[in-house]
Amino acid sequence: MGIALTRQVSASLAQCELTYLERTPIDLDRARRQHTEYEALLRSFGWQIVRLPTLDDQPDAVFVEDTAIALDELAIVAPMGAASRVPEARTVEEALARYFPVRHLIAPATLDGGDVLRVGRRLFVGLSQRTNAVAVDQLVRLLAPYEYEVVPVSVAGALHLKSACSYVGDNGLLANPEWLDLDPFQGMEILPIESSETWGASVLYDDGRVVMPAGFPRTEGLLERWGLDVHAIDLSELRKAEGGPTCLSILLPSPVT
Ligand code: CIR
Repeated sequence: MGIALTRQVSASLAQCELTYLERTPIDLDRARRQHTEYEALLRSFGWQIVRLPTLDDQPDAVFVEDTAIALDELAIVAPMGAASRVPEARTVEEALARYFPVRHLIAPATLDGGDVLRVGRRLFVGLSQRTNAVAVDQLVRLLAPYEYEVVPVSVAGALHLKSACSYVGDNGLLANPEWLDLDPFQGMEILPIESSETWGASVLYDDGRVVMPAGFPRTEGLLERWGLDVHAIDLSELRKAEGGPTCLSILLPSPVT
């Protein structure tokens, strides 16, 4: 059974970082129910949920994906792109160290895991407000012995690369063409989302299934036609904090040692 790292929604979620959205009231109880439903769905897919320690004074701590990259052979922890979020990484690193050797990117590199999209042995890395070219250079050097190809992608208009696109299996990329440069994805099948459904481009793919935020019927239809078992869940309160389905977990590649 694979392990999914998650973290309880922090009491301070309402003070989260916001880049593109206006601050609107967040119903904390509802956010926690939505998060619990998300975890239950992952459990039903066969993942074992391992919750990291709650960090109530770190507003964005529920978005664990951004703190690290977990690959087959190692995990990588990097300085996060938002200074307020840097303290989140310590407990994630402690957890990852139980399963993997942990390596680090170092300042002036900044990188958020939400900018790293894995497709087989390729890592597409978004150059965004959170992730810089120094991080890409360090990743290239760090991963050279492991035969991963690191491919930079320009992101504009989205917080992270994975806000703008998601891998959906069978060489398919669900994407919002307005938010990223699609040239680096040549050779992949692009499934463009409609401009009325911008927040639908961020979905969590897991072996023929996909978790997506509810409220994007056209994207849901697109993914069903792509042959996926689509699970749309209400993530309204987490979206107010600019979070989506991928950022709520780190799925550890298996088998882990
Ligand atoms: C932030 O701005 O860092 C959080 N409010 C949202 C992070 C969402 N993470 C993600 O999409 N990977």
